[in-house]
Amino acid sequence: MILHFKEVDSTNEVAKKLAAIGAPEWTIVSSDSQTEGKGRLGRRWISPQGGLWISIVLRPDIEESRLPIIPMVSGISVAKVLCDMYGLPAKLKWPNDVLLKERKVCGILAEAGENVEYVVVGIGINANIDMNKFPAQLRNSTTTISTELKREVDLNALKIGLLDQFKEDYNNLIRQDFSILKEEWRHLSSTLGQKVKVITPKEIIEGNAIDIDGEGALLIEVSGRIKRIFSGDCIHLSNF
Ligand code: BT5
Repeated sequence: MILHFKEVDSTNEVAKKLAAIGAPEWTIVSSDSQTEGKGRLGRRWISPQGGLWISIVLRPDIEESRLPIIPMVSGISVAKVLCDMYGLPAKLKWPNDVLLKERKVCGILAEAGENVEYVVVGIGINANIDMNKFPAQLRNSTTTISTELKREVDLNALKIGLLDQFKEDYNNLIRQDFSILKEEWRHLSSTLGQKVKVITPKEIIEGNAIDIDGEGALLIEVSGRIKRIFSGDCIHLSNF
C-alpha cells in the first residue's frame, strides 16, 4: 500500500503510527512536503515541495545488533538509483548519507518500534529543489538532483525506481547476510580511505576510516589501534 499526502508533519511519524496499529510490511508513506521533517537526534530536515520524502514500514526478523545495517542498505539503494537513472556519481558517507561531490543529497532516518516490532526507514532525497530554499549555512554542504543535472526529474519515476531497488537490496540482506552488500557499501563509500573526525555523544574520535564491520560499525585506526564506532556524525578531513 502506498499512501501519498500533500503535506504531513513527518512521513516517519505517519508511518510509525500506521505500523503501531498493524500496517503490514512495505506500507509506504510519502508526501509532497513535510512541516516537521526529522533528522537524527531531533534535528530538523528541510523538506519543501520538490523533494522525495518517503517512509517504508519493515518488519525485519534479524538480530537487534544488525539493525543499523538497514539504513545503510537504504543508502546503497539510493546511490545505485542516482547512478543508474541519472548517471550521477553518488557516494556514501558513513553511516547513512548519500553525497554528490561531497555534498549531501539524501539523508536517512530509521526508527524502530518497541521490541523492534517494526522498523520505519525514512528517506529524504533533495530532488527538484532550488538551492535558495536552503539556509545559507547549509548551501556549501548540500546539493539537489536538479542542481547537479540542471534539469528537473520525474519524482514518481524516482520513487518507483527507489522502491524497486530497495526491495531487491533489502530482500538480499534478509535472505543472505551483509557480506555481498558490504562489498557494495565499500565500493560506494567516500568515507573509507579518509582521515575522519567522528562526533559521538560520548567522545570525539579522529583517525583513519579503514573499514566497516558486519554490524555496520565504522572501524577507525587511531595511533595503530582499531576503534569500532557504532553511531555518530562523521566529518571527512582528507584522504590518507
Ligand atoms: C538525516 O539526519 O540525514 C536524516 C534525514 C531523514 C529525512 C527523511 S525525509 C522522510 C522521513 N521523514 C522524516 O521526518 N525524516 C525522514 P542527520 O544526519 O541528523 O542530518 C540532519 C542535518 O542535515 C540537519 O541538522 C541539517 O544540518 C542538514 N539538513 C537538513 N535538511 C537537509 C536537506 N534537505 N538536505 C541536506 N541536508 C539537510
